[in-house]
Order: sequence, then C-alpha cells, then structure tokens
Amino acid sequence: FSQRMAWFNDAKYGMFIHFGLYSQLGGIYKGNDEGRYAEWIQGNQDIPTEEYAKLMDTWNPKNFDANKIVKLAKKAGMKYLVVTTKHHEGFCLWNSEYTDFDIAKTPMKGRDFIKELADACKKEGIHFGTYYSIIDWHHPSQHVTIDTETSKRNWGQPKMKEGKKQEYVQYMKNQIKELIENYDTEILWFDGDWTDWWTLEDGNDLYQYIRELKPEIIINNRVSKRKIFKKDFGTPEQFHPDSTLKHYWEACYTMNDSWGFKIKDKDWKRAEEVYEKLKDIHGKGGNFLLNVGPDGDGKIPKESAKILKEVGEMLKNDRKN
Ligand code: JFZ
Repeated sequence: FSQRMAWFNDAKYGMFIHFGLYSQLGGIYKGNDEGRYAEWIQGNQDIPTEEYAKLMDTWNPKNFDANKIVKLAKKAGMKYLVVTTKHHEGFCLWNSEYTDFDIAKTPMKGRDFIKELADACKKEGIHFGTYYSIIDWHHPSQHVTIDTETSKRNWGQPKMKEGKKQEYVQYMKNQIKELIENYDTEILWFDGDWTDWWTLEDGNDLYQYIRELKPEIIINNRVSKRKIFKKDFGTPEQFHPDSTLKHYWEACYTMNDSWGFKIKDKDWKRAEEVYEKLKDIHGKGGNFLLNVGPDGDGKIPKESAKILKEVGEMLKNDRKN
C-alpha cells in the first residue's frame, strides 16, 4: 500500500478524453473511411505530415465546454479525468512554449483546453490527469519508414533520426514540466512506449525526472516498456485481468470501437454492459477509465453522454440499496 496511490485507488472510475485535430475528421479523410481508430487516421491513410498539419486551419471546436464535460463526468460517478494533451499526431491541446503545432496557432487561439479542463476539475473536485504520447508523427526528430514486406509506411513504428533523440527527449521533458507547473497534472499517462528507440532506461530516466518535479504525481507503466516496468500502475487496454494483481492497475475501454470521434462507428456498448465491466473491474481491485471522443465541434456525442448518465444512475441506486 502506498500513500501516494491512495486517492487513485479510491477514485476507481475515471473519464478518458481523446481529442485532437483528428476529431474534426470523424474517421473520414477525402471520402476514405479506412481504419479502426479515428485518432490514427494520419497513419491509417498515410497522410504526409505537412498535409496533415493543414488541419490546424480548419480546427474550430468552438463548442468545447470543459465545465460541461467535467460536470457530466461527475454526474456519471467519475472521480478523475485523463485527457490527451498530445496524441501520436503531435498536436498540443495547450499553449506550449516549445512548439507552434498547438492550439494557439488554430482558430481557437486565445483558448487553452487543457487549462479549461484543469480549472473545471479543480472547481468540481475531480482529479486531473494528462495523456502524453512518446511517439510523435509531427516532431522533426522522427519519421516513418517503408516496411520492406508490406511496402507501406510503418506508422506504428516511427524511427528516430540519427542524433536527434536527445533533442526530442528534452522537448518531452520541457512539455511535461509545463503540464506539471502550469496545469498541476496529477497523473501522467504515457503511451507509445513500444517504439524501438524508446528503451527501459529512457523510461526510468523520465520517470525519475517527473517524480523529482512533483513527488506525489502518479505515472502509468507506459512511460517505459510496459511488460517489464510496472510503476505506478498497469494499463490493460480493452480487456482486464481475470484475477487480482499485486500491482495497481487501470483498465481503459471505449464505448464503441474507436477512441477518437468516429462518425460511422455506431457500435455503442449498452449501459448495462459498461456497468457490468465496471463492477467486474472494481471487484478485482482495478480502476476503470472510460473513454469519450468529443466531435469536431467539441461536443461529446449524445450516445456517450447517455451511457454515462445511465451508468451514473445505476451506481447511485447501488449506494441507496
Ligand atoms: C494506444 C493508442 O495508439 C490509441 O490510439 C489509444 O490512444 C489507446 C488508448 O492507446 O493504443 C494501443 C496501446 C496499447 C495496445 C494496443 C493499442 N496494446 O497494449 O495492445
């Protein structure tokens, strides 16, 4: 048992938010709807980085309402929230000093969605966490190469350019420092650790760096090679273990089949199914992180909001009985 992990262990149920430039596409680019995960559209449809970056000009989610989202999470019975500050596409949802590929250079300039969410969480008493992708399709340090077997570019394994790693690791550290100092994030939720050039040592080093900046922060195992590195909690995805584990863990799930908003994905789970998952996970000692993907306008799909409210009602009834 760890004092540092206590609030997280008690919180049990959280909201995951996948939001980025891709959200405006809803899984369709120039009429092509290939690919399962809408947030992977750049990779799934092999969109060159410079062309993809043009999405900044049309990204205008003016109805993104952090207070409304956080209130919805609260109503659903959730106690924490984790938002994609930078997904694999590399676009930053906050105003970062270290890149121009961020919200400040879009029609949304003047707004900062990470700040808005952090503030709304403070106000509502919801713990605030930030997702950060290690792989970055936009950063000049990385590039995708052609896989000899498939003759396709391998977006799942971006390569680090010769001599560029140190610069990129420094970029990550600078940005993470911003997320800690300016947004007071309580969880750093990494992803993309599977890439070849990211080593166990790199993960350990980054973990130490972050704990020194903010000792009480909680960091997921995807900061490093997740199969070996268990700190601070494990992150099974779209499945959960059959029995209790010795380390803290959190299962993340989507409500349909994508994380980012996807127009054609109507494969919504029923509220009962989500509720059963939650009960099962909690019975085995895990946390449950349930995803929403706001649309291009910034709004949470009505189907998602409905499921969240229904599950919230079921939880409320549990407490009454
Ligand atoms: C990653 C991302 O690529 C995806 O877009 C989403 O953000 C999700 C939460 O995380 O996807 C993964 C990560 C890990 C596995 C599979 C997909 N895995 O361990 O099998």
